[in-house]
Amino acid sequence: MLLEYSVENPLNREPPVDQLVESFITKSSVAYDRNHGPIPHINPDTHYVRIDGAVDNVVELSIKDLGESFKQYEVLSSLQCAGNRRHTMRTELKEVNGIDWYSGAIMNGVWRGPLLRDILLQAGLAIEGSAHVAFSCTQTLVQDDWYYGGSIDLERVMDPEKFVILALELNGKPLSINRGFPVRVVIPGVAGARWVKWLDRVTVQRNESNNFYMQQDYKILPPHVETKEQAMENWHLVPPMQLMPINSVIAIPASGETIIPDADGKITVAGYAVPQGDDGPVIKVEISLDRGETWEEAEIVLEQPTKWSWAIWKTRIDFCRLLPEKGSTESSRRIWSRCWDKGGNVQDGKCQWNWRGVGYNGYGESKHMVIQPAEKTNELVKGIQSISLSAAA
Ligand SMILES: Nc1nc2c(c(=O)[nH]1)N[C@H]1C(S)=C(S)[C@@H](COP(=O)(O)O)O[C@H]1N2
Ligand SMILES: [Mo]
Repeated sequence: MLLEYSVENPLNREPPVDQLVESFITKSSVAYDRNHGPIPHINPDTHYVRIDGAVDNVVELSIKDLGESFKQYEVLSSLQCAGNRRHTMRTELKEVNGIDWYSGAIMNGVWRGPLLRDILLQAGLAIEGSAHVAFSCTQTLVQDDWYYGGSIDLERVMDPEKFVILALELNGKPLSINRGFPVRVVIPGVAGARWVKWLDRVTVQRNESNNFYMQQDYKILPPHVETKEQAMENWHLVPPMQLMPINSVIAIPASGETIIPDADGKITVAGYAVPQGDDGPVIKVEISLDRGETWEEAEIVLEQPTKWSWAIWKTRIDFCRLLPEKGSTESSRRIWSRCWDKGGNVQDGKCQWNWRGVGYNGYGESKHMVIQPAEKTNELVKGIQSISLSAAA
């Protein structure tokens, strides 16, 4: 089998976030790539997903079986790496360990395939009480284990309203190789780490998956855990990350960007927002220009977000509201964003540091922008700047 990249140098990349928020549905070719090992090129005609563990009948399903023997479902859901926004945690709070993701380790798309529930019902469940469903890709070695795996509660899988599917398609096309062709797990609301790509095994079992990425990574360690040695002693004390937190990000303007206001003196502020876990959709997004003293509502634009999809939001503000505050040493004001979801969760700006830098959801923030007025606004800015300079002096 052809493998692209390697265990030592897997493909990890994210698109610029301003490009991401241009479309409600993310193109597969634009979406971020997160891999812990090489990318396998799988022949769909000879690939099987084995369903085993606590089932009455162990079955091996071909891609054809998955696509033709079960009812197909579609779900609109974002996919997000648990480490999205790690850069902000390490720069705003304290150094962390992991890939330096900005805000682009997220995408939004329509996934299609059979419900895993229907497959397990057909195999026959042979377990009662609390149980887990483990997913594996044993096609290649990965950085810290001999296969990539993770698990979620059986209860989520068996709830038809949660849409846990074995996806064959994304946005009306077969999955691309990078997204997990020919089949990957889709678990709306849950961290990307559990959405196993190039899936070849589903196991119903009493315990969580013991894969490295379930047990010694993708966990929110308590803040007193500050070293690798301490992490090793604490991994088993905290649960694996599952549901993603409520979050919003400012994509435009970017921190440090030189902004040219439009002829009407306004600038665009835009970004994305995601609900917490299953609690979507996002119902409100606000921005603040005074570090949270006051907030004003932004408009949720493009398509109506669903329960698990992101929302793209936008607002227009007068450029002069971004000029430095009187007497401030800052080059310009900061913009913050926060959001609410239907489940009543609010992004409250309080996010604790953790050693791996996962689950960061402090306020969205852009700072240190430079205003470069177009001809028309030039005179106006000069006037305002001289006023604020004399006020500061
Ligand atoms: N087989 C396999 N599945 C995997 C991974 C992996 O390394 N190998 N990475 C996981 C992680 S951590 C994330 S965030 C998502 C990334 O999916 P993407 O590359 O399609 O964006 O896939 C998950 N599934
Ligand atoms: Mo991830």
